[in-house]
Amino acid sequence: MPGLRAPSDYAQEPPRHPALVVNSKEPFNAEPRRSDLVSSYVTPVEFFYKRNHGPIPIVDDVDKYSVYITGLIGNPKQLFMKDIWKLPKYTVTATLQCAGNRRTAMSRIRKVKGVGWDVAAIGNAIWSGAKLADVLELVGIPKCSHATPSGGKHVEFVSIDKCKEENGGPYKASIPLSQAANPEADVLLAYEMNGETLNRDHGYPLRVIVPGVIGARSVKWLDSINIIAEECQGFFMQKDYKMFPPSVDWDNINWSTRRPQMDFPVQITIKGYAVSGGGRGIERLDVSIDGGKTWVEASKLQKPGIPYISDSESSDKWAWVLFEAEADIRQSTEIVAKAVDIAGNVQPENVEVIWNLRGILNTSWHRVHVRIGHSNL
Ligand SMILES: Nc1nc2c(c(=O)[nH]1)N[C@H]1C(S)=C(S)[C@@H](COP(=O)(O)O)O[C@H]1N2
Ligand SMILES: [Mo]
Repeated sequence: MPGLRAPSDYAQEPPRHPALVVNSKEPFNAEPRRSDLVSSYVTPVEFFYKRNHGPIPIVDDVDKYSVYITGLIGNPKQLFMKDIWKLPKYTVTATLQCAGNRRTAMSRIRKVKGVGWDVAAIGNAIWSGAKLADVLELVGIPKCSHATPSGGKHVEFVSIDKCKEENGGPYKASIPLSQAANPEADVLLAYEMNGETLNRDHGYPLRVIVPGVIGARSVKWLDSINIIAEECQGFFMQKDYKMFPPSVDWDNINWSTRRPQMDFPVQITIKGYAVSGGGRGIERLDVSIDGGKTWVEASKLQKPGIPYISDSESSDKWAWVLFEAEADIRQSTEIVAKAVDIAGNVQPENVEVIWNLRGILNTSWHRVHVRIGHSNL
């Protein structure tokens, strides 16, 4: 496509924040430090995890950039940015999470394949753009359609980045048409992130945002949209991630680092995030400071003045909640956090029961070992 091109090497990568923890340099895969992640409800763009499978595409002239919509529809259409900007602009606060988030905890049980993410391959951003349901209407697909007359049931998003896993072909993924054409699913073709033009790392000039769904379906640098009968047959849809050997940084974390003299109980603040997919809100957060024997409810921190009501349209139903609890800790222990969503789903206690060889969807209780050190003096 004119206006958007994919380099075959890494000579023209965008600048990135030096505080990111880099899990893989080429392609660039990085996450923020834990403390940076939970310090704000809306994740700043520079601290938002970056998940790539090839060099970052380049836009030469945004006026020439277009998205081609084709497949099992009556009239294929080429849409330019000016056409997308003309559509009603929607703003959705949504948490994006890589399915491989917390993979390192799984690889401690048994080796898994993939980028060695710690717990921060997740972020919460304010995305703005056109609703996919409105875009599909432009090519004759009515709202809330489940199929097109010629048998289209899935919407495939194709990028232009050169991915090793696709033998140098582009990244692609699909979602069901019933979701794509449903305005309430809030699927966006986004051109802004946190009120600014999308940057190159996050999909400039246009990306898909599928709220409540693993990040892998939110295709960046959108090149074409195909209405197809079966779901996308691309690598990332059918075999998920099978990338670089995991540069597992879990092993580098030195939990035994001694703290300075600690004769007093330490007052610590436990902070974290909780999110559930499919638009289900978080009902409750439980925190334990004795490895899961006893629990206290943590308080939820939202955007100031905005209550969390998961089933109201104007709410942040696609977004995470941040939580905080204070605790007195007198001895070395294990801090555990678990969340309950509005459907009553609870996180599983152990990673063992959900271990899988691709190391994805680690939803187990998050455990942090705290070691209280005493000096020998
Ligand atoms: N074109 C393209 N889109 C992509 C990817 C990619 O490598 N290429 N990675 C996917 C994956 S696995 C995730 S988790 C999200 C990450 O989005 P982010 O880098 O904006 O955080 O983008 C998805 N969209
Ligand atoms: Mo991902």
